[in-house]
Amino acid sequence: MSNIALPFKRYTITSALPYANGPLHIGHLAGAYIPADIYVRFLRLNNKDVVYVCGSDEHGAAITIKAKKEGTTPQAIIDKYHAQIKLSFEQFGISFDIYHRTSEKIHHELSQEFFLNLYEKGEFIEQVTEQYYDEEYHQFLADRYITGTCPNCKSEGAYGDQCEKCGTSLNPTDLINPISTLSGKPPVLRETRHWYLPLDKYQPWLEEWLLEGKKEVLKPNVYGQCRSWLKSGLQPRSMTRDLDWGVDVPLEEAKGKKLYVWLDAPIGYISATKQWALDTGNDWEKYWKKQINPADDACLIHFIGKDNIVFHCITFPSILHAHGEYILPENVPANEFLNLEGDKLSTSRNHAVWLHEYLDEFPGKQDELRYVLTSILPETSDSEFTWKDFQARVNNELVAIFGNFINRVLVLSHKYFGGKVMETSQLTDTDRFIFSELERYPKHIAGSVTQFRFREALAQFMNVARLGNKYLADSEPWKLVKTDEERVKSVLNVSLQIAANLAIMARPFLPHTAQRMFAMLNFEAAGWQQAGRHDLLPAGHQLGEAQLLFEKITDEQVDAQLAKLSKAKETNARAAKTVPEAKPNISFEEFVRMDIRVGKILAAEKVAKTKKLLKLTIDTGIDRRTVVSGIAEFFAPEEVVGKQVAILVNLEPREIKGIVSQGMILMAEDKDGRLDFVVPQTEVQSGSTIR
Ligand code: B3M
Ligand code: ZN
Repeated sequence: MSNIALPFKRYTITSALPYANGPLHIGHLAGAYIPADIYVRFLRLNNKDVVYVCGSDEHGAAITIKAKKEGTTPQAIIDKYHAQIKLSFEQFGISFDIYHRTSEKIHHELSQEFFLNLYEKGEFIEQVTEQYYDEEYHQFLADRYITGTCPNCKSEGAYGDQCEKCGTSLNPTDLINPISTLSGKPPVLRETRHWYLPLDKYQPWLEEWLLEGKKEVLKPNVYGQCRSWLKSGLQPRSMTRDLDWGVDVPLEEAKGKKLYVWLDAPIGYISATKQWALDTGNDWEKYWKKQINPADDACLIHFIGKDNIVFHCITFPSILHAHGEYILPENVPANEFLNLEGDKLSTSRNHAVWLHEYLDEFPGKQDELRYVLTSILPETSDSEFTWKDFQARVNNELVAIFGNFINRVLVLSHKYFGGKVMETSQLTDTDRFIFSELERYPKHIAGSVTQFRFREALAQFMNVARLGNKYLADSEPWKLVKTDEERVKSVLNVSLQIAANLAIMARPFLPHTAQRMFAMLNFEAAGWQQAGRHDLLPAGHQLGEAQLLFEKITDEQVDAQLAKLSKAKETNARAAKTVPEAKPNISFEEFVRMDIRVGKILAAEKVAKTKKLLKLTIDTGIDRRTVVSGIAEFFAPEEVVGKQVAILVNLEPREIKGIVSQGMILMAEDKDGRLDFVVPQTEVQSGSTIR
């Protein structure tokens, strides 16, 4: 299948360098990492020469602000989060050739080399200008140190270098009503010298290279952003900062100044490749430098989120172009944003599904998350992750269709034919239709992947699983075997060819599952060129053991995750000294289904090996029952005996730490998280109804 649209000799693939100031969450994965990993795995399966680089972005205000907030040093912050991010990527299975970091010497040196190359060509505009200064903190304010109203879209909360709402790149002096994020006060203006990249001078070239040259290449959401910035006219952008953290500006007269993080960070892709080449004995220049024969130039593709478009389509290409020896990005397939349970993902509000927590709470379920996120990638517009949808897609698609088909084929092959692939005889029209479909799908999936339409590609993959599941169900081999064993041999042979194709085609999307399938089929992991064939498993081939590929996600698992998110909301509300916002409305009918009574605590004891739990014996007026309640941090057992309580008596019993808890004590939780009982003002009979 050599007609797949992969015309370049070599590919250099990058994913945005995550700031080493916090953990990864599902929004990062859906933006810049899962799409790139699918693409890279697909290239490798087609024997392409590809290098996939990434690393931690360890400079910039995001790091120093976090360090100030945590009362520690920027170095401590980057060491902590670089290690955590690197481990999370490895455990999740993002297949970088190197995950580097921009605090490394090799990166500082290359960034300074780039700066001097442009400086010595006279590219920079050197200017003493008035910049905002915080007199309380004795610091110039740039990037995230200053915030205000965006002059472009008028939204609040724009930073000194960019408005995250409309993506526009800014100078601090562009902001309306600027405020220092250090002191919270309006800043003053003070003179300082900086070196500006003349983006206005590069505008004609960018219009030709980008708007003309990439009109049919860039995704509409990316092209549209670039066109609007070029239409409003580019301004010179300062490439140096008055900061004490970052890459030193390599000029005598710039002592104490650092390179702007968005000058050095994209150069991090190149320094990571240099390091990879040193580690592996490769030649990094083949992947980044213009070759003598342009046909040998590598294809450079940047996978990012939409807030990084301006830096990957305007600033970094201008720097590469001004330098002159480097290739330019072929494409920048930026994704939009992923939202979570109806709200924006937010590190600061802890409204996120953190990757390291997911890996901990759902061990061995990397591919379930890959599958669901790939199914909802924000490829052309923002999209939404909900835990209910996660559960539905895993249970109704991965378990019920894909996993069910593979398990049945293997179990029946072992049950009827000792796990051997049998000879086919008298193929039917349906069998031949299946084989023609198998030939068709790899091309379609390849077409979607090479056009960065990964949701569509995965949906087509799942169509092959549906095809197999339906073929097997319609053939009913478990009935047929009583009357026509020969036919069952053919049905299982055809089904096993489908399974072998699914194993190959799963490799870009669900790599852990593909590996397990190759073991179960006892089938050498084959490349994409093998996909589409219907003789992958010859008659007589001995299969491996059948295992379940996926397990259902339970309601308890979903509830636990939703409880975590609402706990974070409550904590935020407390931290902001406000009360959490009201939950969505319920109907009167839903309310009256709850049966809440007055009860009395007859006995109480701590639950062993827990800090928060008391085991209570309650007289509900209806009966005596055990309830486990999370109040041990606020009340000693002897304190609560004899107290009246409000108890929800018709809550489904739940087992908590081995104790069956029959109901829930209603407690008031204030903004500091303190709990207290909700009881009538006077002693009332146990069993009295609360309504
Ligand atoms: N560190 C990530 C962000 O803006 C930023 C990407 C750098 S890619 C060179 O969220
Ligand atoms: Zn804006």
